[in-house]
Amino acid sequence: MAGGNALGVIRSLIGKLERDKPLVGRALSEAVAQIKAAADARSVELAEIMRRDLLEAERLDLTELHEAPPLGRLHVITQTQQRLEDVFCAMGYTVAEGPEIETEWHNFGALNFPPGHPARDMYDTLYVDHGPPGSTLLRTHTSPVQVRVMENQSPPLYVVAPGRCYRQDTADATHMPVFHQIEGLVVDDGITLGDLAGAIETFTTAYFGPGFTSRLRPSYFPFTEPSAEFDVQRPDGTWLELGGCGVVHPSVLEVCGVDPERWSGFAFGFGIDRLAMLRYGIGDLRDLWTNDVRFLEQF
Ligand code: FA5
Repeated sequence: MAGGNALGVIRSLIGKLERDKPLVGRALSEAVAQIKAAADARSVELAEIMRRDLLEAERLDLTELHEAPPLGRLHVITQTQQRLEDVFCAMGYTVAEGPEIETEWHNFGALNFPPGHPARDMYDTLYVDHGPPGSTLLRTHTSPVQVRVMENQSPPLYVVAPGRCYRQDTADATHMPVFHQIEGLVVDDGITLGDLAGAIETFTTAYFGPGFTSRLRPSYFPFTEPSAEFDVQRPDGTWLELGGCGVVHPSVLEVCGVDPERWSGFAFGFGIDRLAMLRYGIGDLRDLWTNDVRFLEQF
């Protein structure tokens, strides 16, 4: 029986009472008023409980955060590059930069690669559609920064130039079409091959630590004469090829406005990605670029 109906039934029964009709009627009205007041009071209480529960459920207490949120980090190649800059700065070098989109002149011509020279074939060059065909390219090495430094500054020069390089190489465990090199250039009074060997040995011990040593092996680059490859020996006796180097060719000094009768210099260049592989025991260069956080956060 619904509440409204029940009240109606009681009222009609009261109507039929022989006696005490007003008394019973008043008592009923009072009972109804008391029930209604109790229900209203309980409604207010319930609304307050609901509001408290909701506030509790939505509470956001920032002081309860016990663990610091995970922070990002510099990519292992950036860390390696910064560490190399630190080591060379401690050896008295300054850091120079050059553009990644280069002129054919700075990348090849000024570095003693005449047009059609077979040594150009060693670099699978990516040309840019800008200016006359073949005049603009993505630099294949950091050596054009040597040219830009000599064009703009006077000796004595002690500079390193790290940065991105591009070659049409197929990606494999030790090659990427985009990779990083660091170039070194020294031009001063009476610089010889002996100074180059000394600088490479100083760098090897400073970067890799005691127990590591270096060696030069004869090689060929059109912009250095004599030219060499340099290798680093690990404490376990094994050798790793790092890059190329040599005494700056007099005709390179000359086209860059440096008098080869007065000054001489040496230059070197090596792969930062390969160096990071060696230092951190990375087996495949491609892992550096798949951006798998589980791999990258190890460094
Ligand atoms: C050069 O690029 C010369 N400019 C080096 C140089 C500088 C010689 C100054 C003399 C004086 P090379 O082509 O060998 O040389 O490259 C040097 C290093 O760059 C290699 O030993 C390697 O470590 C790195 N390298 C070259 N190609 C790639 C690639 N596709 N992926 C990753 N690293 C590479």
